[in-house]
Amino acid sequence: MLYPITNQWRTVIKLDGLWQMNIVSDDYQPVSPIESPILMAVPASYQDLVVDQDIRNHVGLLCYERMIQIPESLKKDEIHLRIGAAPHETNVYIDGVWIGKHQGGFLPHDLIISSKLIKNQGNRLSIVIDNRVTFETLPIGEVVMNHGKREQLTYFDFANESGIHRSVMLYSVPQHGIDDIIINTEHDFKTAKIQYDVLTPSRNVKVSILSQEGVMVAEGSGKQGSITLLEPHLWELGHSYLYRFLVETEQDAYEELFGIRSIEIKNGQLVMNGKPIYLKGFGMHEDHLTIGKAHSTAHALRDFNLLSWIHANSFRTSHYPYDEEMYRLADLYGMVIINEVPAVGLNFWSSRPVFQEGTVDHRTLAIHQKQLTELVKRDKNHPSVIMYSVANEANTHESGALSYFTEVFQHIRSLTSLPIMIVEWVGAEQNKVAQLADVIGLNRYIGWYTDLENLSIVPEKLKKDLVAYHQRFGKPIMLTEFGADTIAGLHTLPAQVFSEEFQQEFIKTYVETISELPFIIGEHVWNFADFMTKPGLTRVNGNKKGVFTRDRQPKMVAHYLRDHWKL
Ligand code: GCB
Repeated sequence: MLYPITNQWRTVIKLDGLWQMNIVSDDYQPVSPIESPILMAVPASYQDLVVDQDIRNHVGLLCYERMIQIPESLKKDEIHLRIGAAPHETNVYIDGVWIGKHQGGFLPHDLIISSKLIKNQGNRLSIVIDNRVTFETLPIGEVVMNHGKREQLTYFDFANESGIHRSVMLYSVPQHGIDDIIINTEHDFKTAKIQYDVLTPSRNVKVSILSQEGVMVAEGSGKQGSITLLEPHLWELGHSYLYRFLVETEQDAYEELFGIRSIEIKNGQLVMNGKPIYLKGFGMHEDHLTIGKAHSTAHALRDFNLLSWIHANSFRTSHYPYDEEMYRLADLYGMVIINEVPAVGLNFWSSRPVFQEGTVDHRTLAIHQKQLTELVKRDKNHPSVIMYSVANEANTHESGALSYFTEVFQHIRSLTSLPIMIVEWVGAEQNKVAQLADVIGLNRYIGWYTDLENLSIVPEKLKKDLVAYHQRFGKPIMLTEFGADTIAGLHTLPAQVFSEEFQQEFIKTYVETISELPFIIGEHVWNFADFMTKPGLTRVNGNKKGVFTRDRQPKMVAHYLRDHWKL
Protein backbone atom coordinates (compact mmCIF):
# COMPACT_ATOMS: atom_id res chain seq x y z
CA MET A 1 0.00 0.00 0.00
CA LEU A 2 1.45 3.37 -1.01
CA TYR A 3 1.26 6.36 1.32
CA PRO A 4 -0.98 9.09 -0.17
CA ILE A 5 0.93 11.87 -1.92
CA THR A 6 0.11 14.86 -4.10
CA ASN A 7 1.90 15.12 -7.46
CA GLN A 8 0.93 15.86 -11.05
CA TRP A 9 -1.42 12.83 -11.07
CA ARG A 10 -2.53 12.46 -7.49
CA THR A 11 -4.22 14.75 -4.95
CA VAL A 12 -4.48 14.42 -1.17
CA ILE A 13 -7.19 16.25 0.78
CA LYS A 14 -6.66 16.04 4.56
CA LEU A 15 -9.80 15.81 6.63
CA ASP A 16 -8.13 16.71 9.94
CA GLY A 17 -9.72 19.30 12.20
CA LEU A 18 -13.15 19.54 13.79
CA TRP A 19 -15.62 16.68 13.43
CA GLN A 20 -18.90 15.86 15.11
CA MET A 21 -18.95 12.88 17.41
CA ASN A 22 -21.07 10.97 19.88
CA ILE A 23 -21.20 7.65 21.65
CA VAL A 24 -23.78 5.35 20.03
CA SER A 25 -25.48 2.01 20.69
CA ASP A 26 -24.23 -1.34 19.38
CA ASP A 27 -26.93 -1.53 16.69
CA TYR A 28 -26.32 2.02 15.46
CA GLN A 29 -26.71 2.69 11.74
CA PRO A 30 -25.91 6.23 10.60
CA VAL A 31 -29.05 6.57 8.46
CA SER A 32 -29.39 10.22 9.49
CA PRO A 33 -26.94 12.74 11.00
CA ILE A 34 -25.86 11.91 14.58
CA GLU A 35 -28.07 13.30 17.28
CA SER A 36 -26.77 15.90 19.77
CA PRO A 37 -23.17 15.58 18.62
CA ILE A 38 -20.23 17.09 20.46
CA LEU A 39 -17.28 18.69 18.69
CA MET A 40 -14.25 16.46 18.43
CA ALA A 41 -10.72 17.04 17.16
CA VAL A 42 -9.14 14.71 14.60
CA PRO A 43 -6.53 13.40 15.22
CA ALA A 44 -6.88 13.00 19.01
CA SER A 45 -7.86 10.50 21.68
CA TYR A 46 -11.39 11.58 22.59
CA GLN A 47 -10.90 10.55 26.23
CA ASP A 48 -8.34 13.31 26.76
CA LEU A 49 -10.60 16.07 25.42
CA VAL A 50 -13.96 15.41 27.05
CA VAL A 51 -14.83 16.36 30.63
CA ASP A 52 -17.77 13.96 30.98
CA GLN A 53 -16.84 10.76 32.84
CA ASP A 54 -19.52 8.65 31.08
CA ILE A 55 -18.21 9.55 27.63
CA ARG A 56 -14.61 9.07 28.75
CA ASN A 57 -15.35 5.60 30.16
CA HIS A 58 -17.68 4.50 27.38
CA VAL A 59 -17.07 0.92 26.23
CA GLY A 60 -18.54 0.27 22.79
CA LEU A 61 -19.21 2.32 19.67
CA LEU A 62 -18.53 5.96 18.79
CA CYS A 63 -19.60 7.72 15.64
CA TYR A 64 -17.48 10.43 14.02
CA GLU A 65 -19.09 12.46 11.27
CA ARG A 66 -18.48 15.33 8.85
CA MET A 67 -19.40 16.44 5.35
CA ILE A 68 -16.97 15.87 2.51
CA GLN A 69 -16.86 17.32 -0.98
CA ILE A 70 -14.99 15.74 -3.89
CA PRO A 71 -13.70 18.34 -6.39
CA GLU A 72 -15.06 17.97 -9.92
CA SER A 73 -11.51 17.70 -11.28
CA LEU A 74 -10.93 14.43 -9.35
CA LYS A 75 -14.15 12.66 -10.32
CA LYS A 76 -12.53 10.76 -13.17
CA ASP A 77 -10.06 9.19 -10.71
CA GLU A 78 -10.36 6.43 -8.12
CA ILE A 79 -11.22 8.18 -4.84
CA HIS A 80 -9.78 6.61 -1.69
CA LEU A 81 -10.52 7.32 1.93
CA ARG A 82 -7.70 6.56 4.38
CA ILE A 83 -8.06 6.55 8.16
CA GLY A 84 -4.50 6.43 9.52
CA ALA A 85 -5.53 4.64 12.73
CA ALA A 86 -8.65 4.41 14.90
CA PRO A 87 -8.65 1.80 17.68
CA HIS A 88 -9.85 -0.82 17.26
CA GLU A 89 -12.42 -1.39 14.50
CA THR A 90 -13.85 1.00 11.94
CA ASN A 91 -17.01 0.78 9.83
CA VAL A 92 -17.35 3.51 7.23
CA TYR A 93 -20.57 4.87 5.72
CA ILE A 94 -21.32 7.43 3.00
CA ASP A 95 -24.77 9.00 3.48
CA GLY A 96 -25.68 6.00 5.61
CA VAL A 97 -24.49 3.42 3.05
CA TRP A 98 -21.88 1.04 4.48
CA ILE A 99 -18.69 0.97 2.40
CA GLY A 100 -16.12 -0.95 4.45
CA LYS A 101 -14.76 -2.36 7.68
CA HIS A 102 -11.27 -2.68 9.14
CA GLN A 103 -9.98 -4.30 12.25
CA GLY A 104 -6.76 -3.25 13.93
CA GLY A 105 -6.47 0.11 15.64
CA PHE A 106 -2.83 0.85 14.83
CA LEU A 107 -2.81 0.29 11.09
CA PRO A 108 -4.56 2.23 8.32
CA HIS A 109 -8.00 1.58 6.91
CA ASP A 110 -7.87 2.36 3.18
CA LEU A 111 -10.97 2.02 1.04
CA ILE A 112 -12.38 3.17 -2.28
CA ILE A 113 -15.46 5.42 -2.43
CA SER A 114 -17.49 4.31 -5.43
CA SER A 115 -18.18 7.14 -7.92
CA LYS A 116 -21.86 6.14 -7.79
CA LEU A 117 -22.06 7.45 -4.22
CA ILE A 118 -20.41 10.80 -4.82
CA LYS A 119 -22.86 13.73 -4.91
CA ASN A 120 -22.22 17.23 -6.24
CA GLN A 121 -23.68 18.84 -3.12
CA GLY A 122 -21.36 16.79 -0.85
CA ASN A 123 -21.64 13.60 1.18
CA ARG A 124 -22.03 12.78 4.85
CA LEU A 125 -19.09 10.65 5.97
CA SER A 126 -19.62 8.58 9.14
CA ILE A 127 -16.91 6.52 10.82
CA VAL A 128 -18.23 4.18 13.49
CA ILE A 129 -15.45 3.07 15.81
CA ASP A 130 -15.55 0.13 18.20
CA ASN A 131 -13.17 0.84 21.09
CA ARG A 132 -13.41 -2.62 22.66
CA VAL A 133 -10.56 -5.08 22.93
CA THR A 134 -11.47 -8.76 23.05
CA PHE A 135 -9.84 -12.12 22.28
CA GLU A 136 -10.47 -11.34 18.62
CA THR A 137 -8.48 -8.09 18.58
CA LEU A 138 -4.86 -7.11 19.10
CA PRO A 139 -4.13 -6.04 21.76
CA ILE A 140 -6.43 -8.44 23.55
CA GLY A 141 -8.77 -7.82 26.46
CA GLU A 142 -12.27 -8.73 27.57
CA VAL A 143 -15.44 -6.86 28.35
CA VAL A 144 -17.32 -7.87 31.51
CA MET A 145 -20.45 -6.55 33.21
CA ASN A 146 -19.98 -4.73 36.51
CA HIS A 147 -23.13 -3.51 38.30
CA GLY A 148 -25.04 -3.39 35.03
CA LYS A 149 -22.30 -1.47 33.23
CA ARG A 150 -19.73 -2.65 30.74
CA GLU A 151 -16.18 -2.75 31.99
CA GLN A 152 -13.19 -3.12 29.70
CA LEU A 153 -10.52 -5.39 31.16
CA THR A 154 -7.05 -5.11 29.67
CA TYR A 155 -3.87 -6.96 30.52
CA PHE A 156 -1.48 -4.39 29.13
CA ASP A 157 0.00 -1.29 30.73
CA PHE A 158 -1.18 1.60 28.58
CA ALA A 159 -4.48 3.43 28.44
CA ASN A 160 -6.89 1.87 25.96
CA GLU A 161 -7.62 5.21 24.34
CA SER A 162 -9.67 5.57 21.21
CA GLY A 163 -10.86 8.03 18.62
CA ILE A 164 -9.30 8.91 15.30
CA HIS A 165 -5.59 8.91 16.15
CA ARG A 166 -3.99 9.58 12.80
CA SER A 167 -4.84 11.74 9.80
CA VAL A 168 -7.91 11.01 7.70
CA MET A 169 -7.31 11.66 4.01
CA LEU A 170 -9.30 11.63 0.83
CA TYR A 171 -6.98 11.01 -2.07
CA SER A 172 -7.18 10.38 -5.74
CA VAL A 173 -5.35 7.69 -7.70
CA PRO A 174 -5.59 7.71 -11.51
CA GLN A 175 -7.57 4.79 -13.01
CA HIS A 176 -5.17 1.87 -13.69
CA GLY A 177 -2.61 3.64 -11.47
CA ILE A 178 0.27 2.30 -9.39
CA ASP A 179 -0.91 0.11 -6.50
CA ASP A 180 2.37 -0.67 -4.79
CA ILE A 181 6.15 -0.60 -5.15
CA ILE A 182 8.34 -3.19 -3.45
CA ILE A 183 12.07 -2.47 -3.26
CA ASN A 184 14.75 -4.87 -2.01
CA THR A 185 18.43 -4.05 -1.94
CA GLU A 186 21.68 -6.01 -1.66
CA HIS A 187 25.21 -4.67 -1.76
CA ASP A 188 28.87 -5.64 -1.52
CA PHE A 189 29.98 -2.02 -0.84
CA LYS A 190 31.22 -1.55 -4.45
CA THR A 191 27.93 -2.35 -6.18
CA ALA A 192 24.33 -2.51 -5.09
CA LYS A 193 21.54 -4.52 -6.63
CA ILE A 194 18.10 -2.89 -6.44
CA GLN A 195 15.34 -5.38 -7.05
CA TYR A 196 11.92 -3.89 -7.62
CA ASP A 197 8.36 -4.94 -8.22
CA VAL A 198 5.73 -2.43 -9.34
CA LEU A 199 2.13 -3.51 -8.88
CA THR A 200 0.01 -1.85 -11.55
CA PRO A 201 -2.33 -2.84 -14.38
CA SER A 202 -0.38 -0.44 -16.62
CA ARG A 203 1.72 -2.02 -19.39
CA ASN A 204 4.41 0.60 -19.73
CA VAL A 205 6.41 1.15 -16.60
CA LYS A 206 9.48 3.38 -16.47
CA VAL A 207 11.63 3.48 -13.35
CA SER A 208 14.40 5.88 -12.42
CA ILE A 209 16.68 6.01 -9.43
CA LEU A 210 17.61 9.51 -8.31
CA SER A 211 20.26 10.43 -5.80
CA GLN A 212 19.22 12.10 -2.55
CA GLU A 213 20.00 15.41 -4.26
CA GLY A 214 17.73 14.59 -7.21
CA VAL A 215 20.30 13.59 -9.85
CA MET A 216 19.32 10.60 -11.98
CA VAL A 217 21.72 7.70 -11.36
CA ALA A 218 20.00 4.76 -13.10
CA GLU A 219 17.01 3.89 -15.23
CA GLY A 220 15.00 0.81 -16.09
CA SER A 221 11.71 -0.34 -17.50
CA GLY A 222 9.14 -3.04 -16.83
CA LYS A 223 7.07 -4.00 -13.80
CA GLN A 224 9.84 -6.07 -12.28
CA GLY A 225 13.54 -5.79 -12.57
CA SER A 226 16.93 -5.41 -11.06
CA ILE A 227 19.12 -2.34 -11.34
CA THR A 228 22.82 -2.24 -10.47
CA LEU A 229 24.34 0.85 -8.89
CA LEU A 230 28.09 1.36 -8.74
CA GLU A 231 29.73 2.94 -5.68
CA PRO A 232 26.41 3.16 -3.81
CA HIS A 233 25.88 5.49 -0.86
CA LEU A 234 24.90 3.26 2.03
CA TRP A 235 22.25 4.01 4.63
CA GLU A 236 24.15 3.75 7.92
CA LEU A 237 23.29 4.07 11.59
CA GLY A 238 23.48 7.81 12.31
CA HIS A 239 24.12 8.62 8.63
CA SER A 240 21.05 8.50 6.49
CA TYR A 241 21.22 8.41 2.73
CA LEU A 242 17.92 8.08 0.91
CA TYR A 243 17.67 7.35 -2.80
CA ARG A 244 14.50 8.25 -4.69
CA PHE A 245 12.76 5.52 -6.69
CA LEU A 246 10.54 7.15 -9.30
CA VAL A 247 7.95 5.04 -11.12
CA GLU A 248 6.16 6.50 -14.15
CA THR A 249 3.37 5.02 -16.23
CA GLU A 250 1.25 6.66 -18.96
CA GLN A 251 -1.25 7.81 -16.37
CA ASP A 252 0.45 7.84 -12.97
CA ALA A 253 3.72 8.53 -11.14
CA TYR A 254 4.97 7.83 -7.63
CA GLU A 255 8.27 8.51 -5.91
CA GLU A 256 9.27 6.19 -3.03
CA LEU A 257 12.34 6.80 -0.86
CA PHE A 258 14.61 3.88 -0.03
CA GLY A 259 18.00 3.21 1.52
CA ILE A 260 20.69 0.67 0.73
CA ARG A 261 21.73 -1.31 3.79
CA SER A 262 22.17 -4.93 4.79
CA ILE A 263 21.08 -6.48 8.09
CA GLU A 264 22.00 -9.91 9.33
CA ILE A 265 22.59 -11.91 12.47
CA LYS A 266 26.16 -13.16 12.21
CA ASN A 267 28.39 -14.75 14.86
CA GLY A 268 25.82 -13.87 17.49
CA GLN A 269 25.87 -10.17 16.58
CA LEU A 270 23.45 -7.82 14.86
CA VAL A 271 25.38 -6.74 11.77
CA MET A 272 24.55 -3.77 9.55
CA ASN A 273 26.58 -3.19 6.39
CA GLY A 274 29.19 -5.69 7.59
CA LYS A 275 29.72 -4.06 11.02
CA PRO A 276 28.24 -5.19 14.36
CA ILE A 277 25.89 -2.60 15.83
CA TYR A 278 24.79 -2.17 19.44
CA LEU A 279 21.28 -0.80 19.96
CA LYS A 280 20.89 2.08 22.44
CA GLY A 281 17.53 3.65 23.06
CA PHE A 282 14.06 3.05 24.36
CA GLY A 283 10.80 1.27 24.27
CA MET A 284 8.44 4.14 23.46
CA HIS A 285 4.71 4.89 23.36
CA GLU A 286 2.58 7.12 21.20
CA ASP A 287 1.35 9.17 24.12
CA HIS A 288 1.23 12.93 24.70
CA LEU A 289 -0.55 15.46 26.86
CA THR A 290 -4.00 16.45 25.55
CA ILE A 291 -3.80 14.53 22.26
CA GLY A 292 -3.36 11.13 23.99
CA LYS A 293 -2.36 8.40 21.55
CA ALA A 294 -2.72 10.61 18.48
CA HIS A 295 0.13 11.57 16.19
CA SER A 296 1.34 15.11 15.61
CA THR A 297 4.36 16.19 13.57
CA ALA A 298 5.47 18.69 16.21
CA HIS A 299 5.40 16.10 19.01
CA ALA A 300 7.17 13.55 16.81
CA LEU A 301 9.93 15.98 15.94
CA ARG A 302 10.47 16.88 19.60
CA ASP A 303 10.83 13.15 20.34
CA PHE A 304 13.42 12.69 17.58
CA ASN A 305 15.36 15.74 18.76
CA LEU A 306 15.44 14.27 22.27
CA LEU A 307 16.45 10.84 20.93
CA SER A 308 19.35 12.46 19.05
CA TRP A 309 20.34 14.63 22.03
CA ILE A 310 20.59 11.58 24.29
CA HIS A 311 22.60 9.68 21.62
CA ALA A 312 19.99 6.95 21.17
CA ASN A 313 20.30 5.08 17.88
CA SER A 314 17.10 3.02 18.00
CA PHE A 315 13.66 2.42 19.50
CA ARG A 316 11.03 -0.28 19.67
CA THR A 317 7.49 0.64 18.64
CA SER A 318 6.23 -0.84 21.90
CA HIS A 319 3.52 -2.12 21.81
CA TYR A 320 2.00 -1.42 18.35
CA PRO A 321 2.88 0.07 14.97
CA TYR A 322 3.32 3.87 15.07
CA ASP A 323 2.27 6.57 12.62
CA GLU A 324 4.12 6.36 9.25
CA GLU A 325 5.80 9.70 9.93
CA MET A 326 7.79 8.13 12.80
CA TYR A 327 9.36 5.72 10.28
CA ARG A 328 10.04 8.51 7.78
CA LEU A 329 11.76 10.50 10.52
CA ALA A 330 13.81 7.47 11.55
CA ASP A 331 14.83 6.98 7.89
CA LEU A 332 16.02 10.61 7.86
CA TYR A 333 17.77 10.55 11.24
CA GLY A 334 19.55 7.25 10.54
CA MET A 335 17.82 5.66 13.52
CA VAL A 336 16.70 2.03 13.57
CA ILE A 337 13.36 0.59 14.59
CA ILE A 338 12.19 -2.70 16.03
CA ASN A 339 8.68 -2.77 14.61
CA GLU A 340 6.22 -4.42 17.00
CA VAL A 341 2.78 -5.79 16.18
CA PRO A 342 0.15 -5.11 18.93
CA ALA A 343 0.41 -8.63 20.39
CA VAL A 344 0.41 -7.49 24.00
CA GLY A 345 -1.83 -8.71 26.78
CA LEU A 346 -1.34 -12.40 25.85
CA ASN A 347 -0.83 -12.83 29.55
CA PHE A 348 -3.43 -12.51 32.30
CA TRP A 349 -0.90 -12.16 35.14
CA SER A 350 -2.75 -14.97 36.94
CA SER A 351 -2.88 -18.77 36.86
CA ARG A 352 -5.64 -18.69 34.20
CA PRO A 353 -4.27 -20.18 30.95
CA VAL A 354 -4.03 -17.80 27.99
CA PHE A 355 -3.45 -20.15 25.06
CA GLN A 356 -6.60 -22.28 24.97
CA GLU A 357 -9.88 -22.47 23.07
CA GLY A 358 -12.11 -19.56 24.06
CA THR A 359 -9.33 -17.16 25.02
CA VAL A 360 -6.23 -16.74 22.82
CA ASP A 361 -7.00 -19.27 20.09
CA HIS A 362 -7.31 -19.65 16.29
CA ARG A 363 -9.37 -16.42 16.11
CA THR A 364 -6.61 -14.42 17.79
CA LEU A 365 -4.04 -16.15 15.60
CA ALA A 366 -5.91 -15.13 12.43
CA ILE A 367 -5.93 -11.48 13.47
CA HIS A 368 -2.28 -11.69 14.59
CA GLN A 369 -1.30 -12.99 11.14
CA LYS A 370 -3.45 -10.43 9.34
CA GLN A 371 -1.87 -7.56 11.24
CA LEU A 372 1.64 -8.88 10.53
CA THR A 373 0.75 -8.95 6.83
CA GLU A 374 -0.56 -5.38 6.91
CA LEU A 375 2.42 -4.19 8.93
CA VAL A 376 5.05 -5.58 6.58
CA LYS A 377 3.09 -4.34 3.59
CA ARG A 378 2.99 -0.84 5.06
CA ASP A 379 6.61 -0.59 6.23
CA LYS A 380 8.60 -2.81 3.84
CA ASN A 381 10.59 -0.04 2.14
CA HIS A 382 11.84 1.80 5.24
CA PRO A 383 15.59 1.29 5.76
CA SER A 384 15.07 2.17 9.45
CA VAL A 385 13.00 -0.97 10.06
CA ILE A 386 15.60 -3.64 10.83
CA MET A 387 13.59 -6.14 12.84
CA TYR A 388 10.02 -7.15 13.63
CA SER A 389 8.80 -8.07 17.11
CA VAL A 390 5.96 -10.59 17.09
CA ALA A 391 4.81 -10.21 20.70
CA ASN A 392 5.52 -8.59 24.06
CA GLU A 393 5.49 -10.68 27.22
CA ALA A 394 3.19 -13.49 26.08
CA ASN A 395 2.82 -16.50 28.39
CA THR A 396 5.40 -18.51 26.45
CA HIS A 397 5.75 -21.04 29.27
CA GLU A 398 2.26 -22.43 28.55
CA SER A 399 1.96 -25.62 26.58
CA GLY A 400 -0.38 -24.00 24.02
CA ALA A 401 2.11 -21.23 23.25
CA LEU A 402 4.42 -23.29 21.03
CA SER A 403 1.88 -24.25 18.37
CA TYR A 404 0.46 -20.71 18.36
CA PHE A 405 3.85 -19.06 17.88
CA THR A 406 5.08 -21.67 15.40
CA GLU A 407 2.33 -20.40 13.11
CA VAL A 408 3.08 -16.75 13.89
CA PHE A 409 6.77 -17.20 13.03
CA GLN A 410 6.04 -19.18 9.88
CA HIS A 411 3.75 -16.42 8.75
CA ILE A 412 6.10 -13.50 9.36
CA ARG A 413 9.01 -15.36 7.75
CA SER A 414 6.92 -15.74 4.61
CA LEU A 415 6.62 -11.93 4.49
CA THR A 416 10.12 -10.65 5.29
CA SER A 417 13.73 -11.78 5.50
CA LEU A 418 14.53 -9.34 8.35
CA PRO A 419 15.44 -10.78 11.77
CA ILE A 420 12.47 -11.61 14.01
CA MET A 421 12.33 -10.91 17.73
CA ILE A 422 10.05 -12.04 20.51
CA VAL A 423 10.02 -10.03 23.74
CA GLU A 424 9.87 -12.27 26.81
CA TRP A 425 9.16 -12.05 30.50
CA VAL A 426 9.35 -15.76 31.48
CA GLY A 427 12.59 -17.43 32.58
CA ALA A 428 14.82 -19.40 30.21
CA GLU A 429 13.99 -22.83 31.61
CA GLN A 430 10.23 -22.40 31.30
CA ASN A 431 10.28 -20.81 27.86
CA LYS A 432 8.78 -23.03 25.13
CA VAL A 433 9.02 -20.58 22.24
CA ALA A 434 12.22 -18.49 22.16
CA GLN A 435 14.05 -20.98 19.90
CA LEU A 436 11.86 -19.74 17.02
CA ALA A 437 13.29 -16.19 17.17
CA ASP A 438 16.49 -14.72 15.72
CA VAL A 439 16.87 -12.29 18.61
CA ILE A 440 15.39 -12.70 22.09
CA GLY A 441 14.20 -9.53 23.81
CA LEU A 442 14.05 -9.68 27.61
CA ASN A 443 12.17 -7.31 29.92
CA ARG A 444 13.64 -7.29 33.43
CA TYR A 445 12.63 -5.44 36.60
CA ILE A 446 14.75 -6.97 39.41
CA GLY A 447 14.98 -4.28 42.12
CA TRP A 448 11.52 -3.03 41.17
CA TYR A 449 8.72 -5.58 40.81
CA THR A 450 10.82 -8.06 42.79
CA ASP A 451 13.43 -7.22 45.45
CA LEU A 452 12.17 -3.64 45.60
CA GLU A 453 14.95 -1.09 46.13
CA ASN A 454 17.61 -3.80 46.52
CA LEU A 455 20.02 -2.94 43.73
CA SER A 456 22.94 -4.80 45.29
CA ILE A 457 21.54 -8.14 44.16
CA VAL A 458 20.82 -7.02 40.58
CA PRO A 459 24.23 -7.80 39.01
CA GLU A 460 24.26 -11.43 40.16
CA LYS A 461 20.58 -12.18 39.49
CA LEU A 462 20.47 -10.42 36.15
CA LYS A 463 23.66 -12.04 34.86
CA LYS A 464 22.46 -15.50 35.90
CA ASP A 465 19.14 -14.96 34.15
CA LEU A 466 20.68 -13.65 30.91
CA VAL A 467 23.43 -16.26 30.79
CA ALA A 468 20.82 -19.01 31.26
CA TYR A 469 18.90 -17.65 28.26
CA HIS A 470 22.00 -17.49 26.14
CA GLN A 471 23.16 -20.97 27.10
CA ARG A 472 19.78 -22.54 26.44
CA PHE A 473 18.96 -20.83 23.14
CA GLY A 474 22.33 -19.65 21.76
CA LYS A 475 20.76 -16.51 20.30
CA PRO A 476 21.71 -12.85 20.60
CA ILE A 477 19.82 -11.21 23.46
CA MET A 478 18.63 -7.68 23.86
CA LEU A 479 17.52 -6.08 27.11
CA THR A 480 14.30 -4.60 25.75
CA GLU A 481 12.98 -3.16 29.03
CA PHE A 482 14.37 -2.16 32.41
CA GLY A 483 13.37 0.86 34.46
CA ALA A 484 11.87 2.28 37.64
CA ASP A 485 8.92 4.63 38.20
CA THR A 486 10.28 8.07 39.02
CA ILE A 487 8.49 11.22 40.10
CA ALA A 488 10.17 14.15 38.36
CA GLY A 489 11.49 16.50 41.02
CA LEU A 490 11.59 13.94 43.85
CA HIS A 491 15.13 13.74 45.25
CA THR A 492 16.33 11.50 48.08
CA LEU A 493 19.74 10.70 49.51
CA PRO A 494 20.37 7.83 49.86
CA ALA A 495 18.49 6.87 46.72
CA GLN A 496 14.99 5.58 47.46
CA VAL A 497 12.31 4.26 45.16
CA PHE A 498 10.47 6.84 43.04
CA SER A 499 13.32 9.37 43.33
CA GLU A 500 15.42 10.61 40.44
CA GLU A 501 18.52 9.31 42.25
CA PHE A 502 17.07 5.79 42.41
CA GLN A 503 16.15 5.76 38.71
CA GLN A 504 19.71 6.73 37.85
CA GLU A 505 21.27 4.10 40.11
CA PHE A 506 18.86 1.46 38.81
CA ILE A 507 19.68 2.14 35.16
CA LYS A 508 23.41 2.48 35.83
CA THR A 509 23.43 -0.89 37.63
CA TYR A 510 21.72 -2.58 34.67
CA VAL A 511 23.87 -1.10 31.92
CA GLU A 512 27.09 -1.79 33.83
CA THR A 513 26.03 -5.39 34.42
CA ILE A 514 25.18 -6.13 30.80
CA SER A 515 28.34 -4.43 29.52
CA GLU A 516 30.16 -7.58 30.73
CA LEU A 517 28.02 -9.90 28.56
CA PRO A 518 29.18 -10.11 24.92
CA PHE A 519 25.97 -11.75 23.66
CA ILE A 520 23.86 -8.69 24.54
CA ILE A 521 23.20 -6.72 21.36
CA GLY A 522 21.40 -3.74 22.80
CA GLU A 523 19.79 -1.91 25.69
CA HIS A 524 16.42 -0.18 25.55
CA VAL A 525 15.41 1.63 28.71
CA TRP A 526 11.74 1.51 29.72
CA ASN A 527 10.39 4.06 28.87
CA PHE A 528 11.34 7.03 26.74
CA ALA A 529 8.70 9.21 28.48
CA ASP A 530 6.03 8.96 31.18
CA PHE A 531 2.76 7.70 29.71
CA MET A 532 -0.91 7.25 30.56
CA THR A 533 -2.20 3.89 31.77
CA LYS A 534 -5.48 2.54 33.10
CA PRO A 535 -6.11 3.44 36.77
CA GLY A 536 -4.15 1.33 39.24
CA LEU A 537 -2.74 1.59 42.73
CA THR A 538 0.80 1.52 41.36
CA ARG A 539 0.00 4.09 38.67
CA VAL A 540 -0.46 7.68 39.86
CA ASN A 541 -1.66 9.43 36.71
CA GLY A 542 0.14 6.86 34.58
CA ASN A 543 3.45 5.01 34.33
CA LYS A 544 6.36 7.15 35.49
CA LYS A 545 9.29 5.11 34.20
CA GLY A 546 10.03 7.78 31.60
CA VAL A 547 13.54 9.13 31.19
CA PHE A 548 11.65 12.22 30.01
CA THR A 549 8.43 13.54 31.54
CA ARG A 550 5.16 13.31 29.63
CA ASP A 551 5.74 16.90 28.44
CA ARG A 552 9.19 15.87 27.19
CA GLN A 553 11.63 17.41 29.68
CA PRO A 554 14.58 15.38 31.03
CA LYS A 555 14.75 13.68 34.41
CA MET A 556 18.21 13.42 36.01
CA VAL A 557 18.94 10.03 34.43
CA ALA A 558 18.66 11.54 30.95
CA HIS A 559 21.98 13.34 31.49
CA TYR A 560 23.58 10.11 32.70
CA LEU A 561 22.35 8.21 29.62
CA ARG A 562 23.47 11.00 27.30
CA ASP A 563 26.98 10.63 28.64
CA HIS A 564 26.84 6.81 28.71
CA TRP A 565 25.62 6.58 25.09
CA LYS A 566 27.84 9.24 23.56
CA LEU A 567 29.98 7.90 20.76
C1 GCB B 1 6.47 -4.46 31.11
C2 GCB B 1 5.62 -4.19 29.92
C3 GCB B 1 5.34 -2.70 29.73
C4 GCB B 1 5.04 -2.06 31.08
C5 GCB B 1 6.26 -2.21 31.97
C6 GCB B 1 6.05 -1.62 33.38
O1 GCB B 1 7.08 -5.47 31.24
O2 GCB B 1 6.14 -4.73 28.75
O3 GCB B 1 4.25 -2.56 28.85
O4 GCB B 1 4.68 -0.72 30.97
O5 GCB B 1 6.55 -3.57 32.13
O6 GCB B 1 6.39 -0.46 33.59
O7 GCB B 1 5.49 -2.31 34.21
